[in-house]
Amino acid sequence: GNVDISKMSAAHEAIDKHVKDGMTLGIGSGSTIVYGIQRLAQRMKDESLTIVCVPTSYQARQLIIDNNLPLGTLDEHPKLDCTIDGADEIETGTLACIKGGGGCLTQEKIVASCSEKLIIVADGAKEVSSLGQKWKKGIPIEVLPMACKPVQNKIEVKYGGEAILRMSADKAGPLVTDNGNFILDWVFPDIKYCWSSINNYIKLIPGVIEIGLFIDMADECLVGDSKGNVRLLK
Ligand code: DER
Repeated sequence: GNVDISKMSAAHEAIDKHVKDGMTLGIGSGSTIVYGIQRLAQRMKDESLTIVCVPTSYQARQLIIDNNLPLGTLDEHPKLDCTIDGADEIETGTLACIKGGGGCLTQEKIVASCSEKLIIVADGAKEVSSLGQKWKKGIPIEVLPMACKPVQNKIEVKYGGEAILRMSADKAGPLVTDNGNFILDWVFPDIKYCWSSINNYIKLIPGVIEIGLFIDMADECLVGDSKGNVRLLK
């Protein structure tokens, strides 16, 4: 469908533009990055590239293995050249992102924080002029299960809205992340926020592991459309 063309074109452009021989890469999670992995596998074969791929989830790890790409870890490569990842929403101008729709925000943020560059790939539906315009499922917050309720209360008292425990689609009970934690999706009231202060405040609540707000992290974003054109947001 159209969305596939836009995701594929953005992902292919990111791989063609940013991946050079000898690089260590962070590989994001979600559906858009799948096209990136496929392109990377093709390029590795065609150009006999020497690269290493560090995953951000079990999903990414499986994609790397299934595509016969060299699998690495942060133990071996604590500094990466470039991470390519998707997002749920990207704010034009600031390139602030909401991430974690796929539940992989914690390892994604860690790997991105170890990378020289973070390239976001997305279809046009993700682009907004201010965060929250299109993504209505809330900001994902990974929490230690035993702290879930107090974290929920503290966020709602401080900022309002509703911090909803994410339930699993295919298992009875809450979704459990790759790290063994729960996710709260904070559906926030429609007011103008200072996202960096929100990020900093919530991060300091005991029991919070990570927040799906990537502020001042993306270096550029490639946005595909249904005709296969790719726009650069910087
Ligand atoms: O969970 C995540 O952060 C993913 O990167 C997600 O935000 C993007 O997934 P998509 O490419 O399937 O939209």
